[in-house]
Amino acid sequence: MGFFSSGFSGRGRSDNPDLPPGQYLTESFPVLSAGPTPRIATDDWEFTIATETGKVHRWNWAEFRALPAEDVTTDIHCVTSWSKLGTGWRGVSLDTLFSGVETSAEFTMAHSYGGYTTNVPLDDLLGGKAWVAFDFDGEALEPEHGGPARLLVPHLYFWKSAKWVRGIRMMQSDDPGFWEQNGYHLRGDPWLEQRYW
Ligand SMILES: Nc1nc2c(c(=O)[nH]1)N[C@H]1C(S)=C(S)[C@@H](COP(=O)(O)O)O[C@H]1N2
Ligand SMILES: [Mo]
Repeated sequence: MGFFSSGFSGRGRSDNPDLPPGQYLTESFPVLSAGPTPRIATDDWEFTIATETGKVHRWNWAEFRALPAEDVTTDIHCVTSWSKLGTGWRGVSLDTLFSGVETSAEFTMAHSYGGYTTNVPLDDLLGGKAWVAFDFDGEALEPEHGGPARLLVPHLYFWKSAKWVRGIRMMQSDDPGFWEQNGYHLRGDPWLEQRYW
């Protein structure tokens, strides 16, 4: 027992196995927005998936909220080095949203109300890895954090989780979004420290 307790108490935060390299833990929930917070009434909200053929799949708020939703508990990692462990969300899986979508394109651009964009490979959105989230911590997602709904792609740095998301457009090539054009990595895996390029 002495072995385990001394080993445990000797662990610094950087040895936390849930913390990717170069990250520190925070208990707060910082707000990071590149511009003002857009206010979108759910009556005016819609979400679209546009394929490379020009077909557009469309959900209004009622249609979106009628889709099966999941509770998700996950860690989030911002490229500015904060990580928050065990955050609780509710959202619709991208697998659900893409179930009726026919595409042979491998890349996507997420678009937000307010103009933010971020590119995400389709593989990173499918397979139970990404959601359009509308609740945080059991409450409706606050506007500052992306409400009414935001993309949640927690296995990539948090800039990929587009707040106020309004659609996804399929792309044949991996074109950079807003932060990616400004030097952020095209993919952004925190475990590989893909911060900048
Ligand atoms: N639309 C939009 N989405 C965005 C951003 C933004 O500026 N606009 N910032 C990104 C960045 S850099 C981070 S770290 C997270 C921050 O989310 P939070 O403000 O809920 O912590 O949102 C990401 N999604
Ligand atoms: Mo960020």
